[in-house]
Amino acid sequence: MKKQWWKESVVYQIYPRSFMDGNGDGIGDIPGILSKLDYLQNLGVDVIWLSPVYESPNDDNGYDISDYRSILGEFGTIDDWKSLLEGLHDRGMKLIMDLVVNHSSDEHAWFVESRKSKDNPYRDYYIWREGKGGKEPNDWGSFFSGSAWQRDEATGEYFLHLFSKKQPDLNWENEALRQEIYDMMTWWLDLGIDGFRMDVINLISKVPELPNAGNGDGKYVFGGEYFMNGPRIHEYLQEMNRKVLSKYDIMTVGEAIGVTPEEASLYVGEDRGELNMVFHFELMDVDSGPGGKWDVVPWKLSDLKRIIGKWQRSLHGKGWNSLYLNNHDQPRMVSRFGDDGRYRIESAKMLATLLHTLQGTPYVYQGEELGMVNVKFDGVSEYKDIETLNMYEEYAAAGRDHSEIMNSIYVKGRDNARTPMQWNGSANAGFTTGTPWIRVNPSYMDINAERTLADENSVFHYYRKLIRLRKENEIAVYGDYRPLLENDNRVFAYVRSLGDDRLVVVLNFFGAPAEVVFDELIAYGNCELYIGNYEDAPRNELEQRIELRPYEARVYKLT
Ligand code: ISL
Ligand code: CA
Repeated sequence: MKKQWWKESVVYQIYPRSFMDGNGDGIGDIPGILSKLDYLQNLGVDVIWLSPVYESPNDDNGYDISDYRSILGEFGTIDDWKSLLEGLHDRGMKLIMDLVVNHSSDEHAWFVESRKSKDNPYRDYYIWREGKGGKEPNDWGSFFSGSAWQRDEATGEYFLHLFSKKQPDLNWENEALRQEIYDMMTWWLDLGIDGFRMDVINLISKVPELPNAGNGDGKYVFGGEYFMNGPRIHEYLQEMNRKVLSKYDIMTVGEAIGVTPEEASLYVGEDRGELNMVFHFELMDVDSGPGGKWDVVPWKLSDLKRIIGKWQRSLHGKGWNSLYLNNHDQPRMVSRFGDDGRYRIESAKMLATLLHTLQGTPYVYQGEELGMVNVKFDGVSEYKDIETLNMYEEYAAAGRDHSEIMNSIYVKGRDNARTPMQWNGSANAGFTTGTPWIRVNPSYMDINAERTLADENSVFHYYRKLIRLRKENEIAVYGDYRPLLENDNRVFAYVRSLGDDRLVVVLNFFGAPAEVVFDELIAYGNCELYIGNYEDAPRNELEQRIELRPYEARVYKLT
């Protein structure tokens, strides 16, 4: 397998609005990030992925961009941004920027022109259609509730928006539009950035006929089959790679909703000239019922094991996995897959062990290294996320029970991940001296960076150790993956191997003790504990029979 710096890196995602406020207006900003560069360096991460900091009316917190080449005033200036890039580079870290080009803001100059008239030169930069019988051009629903179409007064036609009404989809069929995007990407790369995270990049090619997705009963339905991995997607990405990406030593990761491992290998296959990695959603869907993400069902360890194992094996030797358990769109991993009460620390470390001992590049989301947890605000009015608010309105209008809707929000809402970073136990968790744009999670007295830094057994120090070990042990990066104990419903176990070396990973996923018997363990000359989340785990013996304590994680290195 070809060695690459981005395979050996750990990426840390910053959601700038919620990371650190430098000027007391309650909104995280770039000067705030600058004040935390030593913190990031201390953690040991290699690459920072910065969620959007571009000019935006913030309908979707910056994922609706009105100017791709300027920095939003409330985040700082382009000079602040340049200091950030320099500060990271000086400390040996890299910076990747979020590229949001499936859609722009409706306040982008292109859209302002486009909506003016049918013959405007920018008309074709977006996806316009006539209505059908006084209704939308088709029955597609938006990811953020309601129709994916909005009628525009000026011409009476509708434009497509897979996300909010203020996020019109760009028309990638238009060659001039594609060239504008490539020029913009080149502009950022020439400023010295180290790559891109590409927002919903597998949605940019739509089936041109835009067919109906439902059965004609008037309901809006998910039209994914007509825009996920669409007909020209690989052509576009290969063109982008040829014209832009291939000219730089950078990393790329594409967010890819609904991709299977087979499809993923088309995006990330090393001989394909497209992307380095994709974020798939299979794991994020394990607790969604037939009604979608808000239809919460319990996840099963057997599904986690099956999905992870499938991705590990399918991409092995062909492409590269991205490894994540949460981000700014997902609930906190400890609350979702661990225990955010009694075993918060143990389970945060256990999940971190999984993330850092699989083949692929780990992505850590801000606050994860503190073991931050989900939040429960009393009323819907405390929530800020457009997806959550639109869903609430739609479900409430349909007569659904308030407390049931709130429960879905508590379990799945995106604001779980967007409460301010918890720096210390002072007012507003040390995030701001003003009033934060979204309420701080009340857990901050207990869970905060100052406390976790001072405690050598904390989640933070465990992440440091995992990151360092991964750097010192090629096997953790490049070793191949073989499952163990496949039918065990409580324990996730696997072996990584590289040459004659082995890493044996054993993870108890629940709050009760579990005993495991490794009948196939081979006698090795040397066995040492590579890492574990309980102090007194045996360091030099791998017994055939192991008693795991609640959420215990052990990794043994056999040489
Ligand atoms: O998980 C989701 C499906 O309901 C959504 O939260 C999310 O919109 C989807 O994962 C796509 O995410 C990306 O594009 C969106 C933006 O709101 C997200 O923040 C971004 O990560 C539109 O740009
Ligand atoms: Ca600020």
